[in-house]
Amino acid sequence: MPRNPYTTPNEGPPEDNPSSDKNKKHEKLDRYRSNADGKDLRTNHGVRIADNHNSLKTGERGATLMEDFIFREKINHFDNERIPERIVHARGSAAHGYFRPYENAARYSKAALFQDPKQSTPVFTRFSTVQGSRGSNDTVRDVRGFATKFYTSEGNWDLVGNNMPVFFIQDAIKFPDFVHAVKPEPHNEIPQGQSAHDTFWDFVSLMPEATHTVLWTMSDRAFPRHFRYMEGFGVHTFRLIDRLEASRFVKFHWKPVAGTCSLIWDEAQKLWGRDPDFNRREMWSDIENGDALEWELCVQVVEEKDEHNFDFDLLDPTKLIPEEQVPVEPIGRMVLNRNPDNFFAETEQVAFNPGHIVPGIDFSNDPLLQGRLFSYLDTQMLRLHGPNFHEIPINQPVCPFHNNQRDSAHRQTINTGQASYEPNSIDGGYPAQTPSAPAQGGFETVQERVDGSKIRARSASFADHYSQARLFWNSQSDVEKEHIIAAYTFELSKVARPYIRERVIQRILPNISVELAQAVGRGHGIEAPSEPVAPAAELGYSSQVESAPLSLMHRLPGNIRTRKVAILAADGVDVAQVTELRRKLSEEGATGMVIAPSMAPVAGTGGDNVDSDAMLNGLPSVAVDAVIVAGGADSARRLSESGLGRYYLQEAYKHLKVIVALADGQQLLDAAGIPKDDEGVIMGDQVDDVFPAFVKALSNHRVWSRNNRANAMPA
Ligand code: HDD
Repeated sequence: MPRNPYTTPNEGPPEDNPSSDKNKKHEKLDRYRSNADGKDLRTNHGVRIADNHNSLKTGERGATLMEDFIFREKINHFDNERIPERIVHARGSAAHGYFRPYENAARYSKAALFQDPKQSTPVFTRFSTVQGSRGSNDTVRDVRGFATKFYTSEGNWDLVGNNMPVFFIQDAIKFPDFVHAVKPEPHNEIPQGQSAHDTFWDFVSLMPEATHTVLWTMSDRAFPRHFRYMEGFGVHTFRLIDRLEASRFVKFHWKPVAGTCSLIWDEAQKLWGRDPDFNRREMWSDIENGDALEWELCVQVVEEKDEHNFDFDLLDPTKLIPEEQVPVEPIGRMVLNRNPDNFFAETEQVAFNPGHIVPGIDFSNDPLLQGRLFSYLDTQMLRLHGPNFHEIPINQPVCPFHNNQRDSAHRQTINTGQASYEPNSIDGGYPAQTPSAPAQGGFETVQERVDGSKIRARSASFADHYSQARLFWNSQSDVEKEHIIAAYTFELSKVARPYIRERVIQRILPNISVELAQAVGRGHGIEAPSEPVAPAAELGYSSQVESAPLSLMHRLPGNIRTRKVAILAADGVDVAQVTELRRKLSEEGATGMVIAPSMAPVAGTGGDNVDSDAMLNGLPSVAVDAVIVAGGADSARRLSESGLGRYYLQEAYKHLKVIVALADGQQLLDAAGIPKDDEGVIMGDQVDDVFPAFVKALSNHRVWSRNNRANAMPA
């Protein structure tokens, strides 16, 4: 498989260097970036301000004067700072970067961004949660949005996908119903950022087509450990058009170079309070530290003649193409390596639209996609106050663009010339159309023969609602299955109406798995049927019963790069050991942080000190990947006497994290009641004794074999 020759930032092209100005998008953005270093404070109209602390009054204690244009401008601007948040995907964060194709991409699509492995395309990618408002928590159980704007030389291409390959509904006309059901309930605006409530479960239990995607959201994929560990999917079937104008169907995938892994539900919930910005913060600080996020853009390509060779309809967005049936081919790499300068100007004002495509890419007739093609432009009119949002710097293409669209609110472009119509002779006939051509041509829609009656109906080929839910369930590891059972049990426990709980357990879940239905039923005292109950057409048929890539275990990280490791220490710690640990972790690309009872420097045994990076309750175990208790008898005693010290280990144990105890540090294991006969509890006197086992264990992300015992831990 052709791969990009660049492997590390230092070897790479200028785009690998976030401060490089060789990126066309940054060249354009630079014109708008404004730095106030050493500058005067002025009004928006350029007048220097002498006093920014006092409004203009009639005497020192008098009323404020209407005349104070400085005060009025400042307050007036402030009063109007907010714009409507996105109706869905309101909470998000984004980063700049670039995309570079591998050699094989050009054979599928004539799009300029796929032609030259040496040519990179600037990108801006926004990750989001769907349900919560702009200020909601990062680690809620939800689908994550994964939207990328490619600023190609032929215009912007937006790949507006999710971290799950399927969607809840088959037809866009149901989107408002779905969103009304999942959003906080209308009478009291509860709950925030969650699907665990009556209206959601009422809707999805009446809409069997939602079952497959709901099952994904009940899996650990619904709370990724970090955006870098998420897969991304274009969801719909799109088309790629090659230089000979041949069209092929395609599903887009983002495969994370770092692997896939997630949080654990209890950990995710605790993070709501401990660090509501967890995912956002980690992406931000990793990029600041030079740890770029990377994905491979992959495609599953289906020749047109093979469109009907599947057990499902390619146009049905509740279905994925199992990787065993059509290989997932990497065609390029995306690197996110630069944080935005201003959240509002860039992340909030970026406007994605699946309708933004370029020559070489086209739509399919997926009825969900077709509806989206209307919705996104429409929503920007409200959110960004009119049709000129394409002029906002983050939304501008890097190529020039001219047309005869004119005026409306906040128009920036000063169009010269008299003719704002086409054809014209007054302005020489410009701007002129570009005939379509194999490359750099005008956009031409793929010619598809369509012959049918106008009809409001659902195709019979969309009737199967359960076969791929079964495929997903069968493909999960035992631990993942337990987590899914626990998720349904928890979510339904928040549903007040018993008949909705019964409907889920008795009418929906048995069609996925009787084992799942009965296990969730036991948690609710509701008897589940012993066989599927849906009509045969809905139960569907899949020639494939399992697909390994559907499990998160399939692409575990396999290394410890970018992992955050807590080194627990108190006065009396073995400082030399702490230093060695940090060095070795850093060699593996991980970060060791000294976590201590306070922020005061930690006194070492030999009179030397080590700085504390965070306090025990400031960077709790839920915010790190593994815990190492450093040696030193006094340090271990102090930590053992501290409730926070013991809790740190108990919580880490409960969340299946690797725990290392060095020399006297093992006292803390006893004090916290941590079982020592556990493959993820590693003990030794010296760093060298434990390090290889530690790296191996953390490379698997968690100590999966501990799952059952961990439930007994009270933390
Ligand atoms: Fe959507 C935002 C992804 C179906 C209507 N959607 C939005 C975003 C993502 C998705 C990632 C946030 C973009 C950003 O970061 O600004 N949406 C999806 C996926 C879907 C999907 C993967 C199904 C496969 N969406 C969908 C339908 C409709 C919408 C069927 C309407 C008919 N989506 C919207 C929207 C949003 C949006 C209301 C809100 C803010 C925005 O567009 O710009 O128009």
